[in-house]
Amino acid sequence: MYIDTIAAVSSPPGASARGIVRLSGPRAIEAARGCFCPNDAASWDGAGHSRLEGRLKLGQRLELPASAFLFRAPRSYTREDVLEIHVPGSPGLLALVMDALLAAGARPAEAGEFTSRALHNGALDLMRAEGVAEMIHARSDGQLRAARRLLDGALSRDADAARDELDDLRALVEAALDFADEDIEFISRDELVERLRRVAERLSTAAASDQRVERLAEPPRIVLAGPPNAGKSTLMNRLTGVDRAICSPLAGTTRDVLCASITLPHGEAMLCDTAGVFTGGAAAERADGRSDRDAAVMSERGVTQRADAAARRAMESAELAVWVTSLDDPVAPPRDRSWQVVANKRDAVTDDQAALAAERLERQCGIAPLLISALTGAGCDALRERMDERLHLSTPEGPDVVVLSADLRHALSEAAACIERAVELATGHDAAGAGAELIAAELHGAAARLARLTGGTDVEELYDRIFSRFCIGK
Ligand SMILES: Nc1nc2c(ncn2[C@@H]2O[C@H](COP(=O)(O)OP(=O)(O)OP(=O)(O)O)[C@@H](O)[C@H]2O)c(=O)[nH]1
Ligand SMILES: [Mg+2]
Repeated sequence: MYIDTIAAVSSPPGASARGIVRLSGPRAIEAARGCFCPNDAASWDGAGHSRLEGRLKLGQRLELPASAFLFRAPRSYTREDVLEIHVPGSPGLLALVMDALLAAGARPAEAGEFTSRALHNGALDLMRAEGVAEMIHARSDGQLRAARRLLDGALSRDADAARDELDDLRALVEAALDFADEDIEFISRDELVERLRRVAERLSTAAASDQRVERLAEPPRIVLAGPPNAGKSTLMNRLTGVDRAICSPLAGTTRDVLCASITLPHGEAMLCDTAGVFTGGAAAERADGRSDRDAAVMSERGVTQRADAAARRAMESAELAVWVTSLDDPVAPPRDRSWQVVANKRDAVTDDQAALAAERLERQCGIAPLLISALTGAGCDALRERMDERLHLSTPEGPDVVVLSADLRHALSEAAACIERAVELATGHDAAGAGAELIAAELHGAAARLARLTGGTDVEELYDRIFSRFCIGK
């Protein structure tokens, strides 16, 4: 149990309808009493969970209605007395509440300290704590669901079950060692190998399902590429909702790769606008058409080449490549990768022209282009949905998918390696024969690694690494 009381703003940064200041520790109530007066003074004495209505008094002049939620130890997130004060979410007001609580004896919480207390006080195991960290960082529905499952302890249960089985098997192997002179078979070699294989399988399924969401740890990248003047930058501005990319009727306006995050129906993605020089278009011609003796031309060509190289690099690392071309001058994408083809400037052409150009593009690249107008926004919602779909943002759907951090994944793969060695040893020997001690040692090693996942011994260092990824107030 901790002797100090911690406090932090636990609602997201910035202004919002509701702000929450959270306190945990033996003096949580005492600290809150300095600024929060419940309408009924006796409500401080309630056991379990209670909601307190009252007034917040900050200094001489500021007084406003507020509510507080009291979670009495041990029935709280941290198993300590926890108090949440809910006020309108103004950053200035929240800062004043924090000042009052610190003056009354609380100290500012560090990142992840509430969860760290929950863990140390036995309310959570390490995997569930990890789930809280992942939830804070989750950027898509799929990630959020996976983090929730981690929080619910899906993998904790698997790891616990595997550890139990390993402990049982070790006991049997050790018993065989202890009674090596007697003619008793505690476990046959075949059974040992069979049961170990089942444990290994279970762990590798857990690790493999994790890989499906690993790529989502960073928001996926979408790159906009296409001939100059097709309207890539205009589309970038349309999809991000901010006029940040310069657009102009001059071909070759964009030089740098410009990236910004966008919100798709099921999550976030990074959208990148690139220079339109991919097909050796007008910008390159403009530079090439002039005399090499001109230093300005040399540097223009150098810039064009670098813009082209940067665009290609962006395309290579992108999860989704969108080919933007204009319906009034349609150009098919190169065949080196798969593209989402978008035919822009729908507003600038007649229905017949649009149909003709779309047909031609479909013939050239095998799939129908999506017709849009970056200028008016027509078709842009459909494009957002298509991007979301092609990035599989709404998956993973499976019930057994979890997100693991590198630390936990490492512990899991070490455990799997120990089991594999044990299987190898057991395949070559009788359980009680030579090598049994080595098998027992490997089983012990595997169980110890799994214990790191569910919070056994020797986890302090792991804790520190995990909690450094939290934010204050969680
Ligand atoms: N009518 C019409 N004009 C558009 C549309 N989208 C872009 N434009 C115009 O097309 C011209 C080029 O647009 P940009 O967005 O700069 O094109 P870009 O593909 O980024 O061009 P580069 O950066 O040079 O490769 C600008 O004059 C835009 O206003 C559209 O949907 N309809
Ligand atoms: Mg541009």
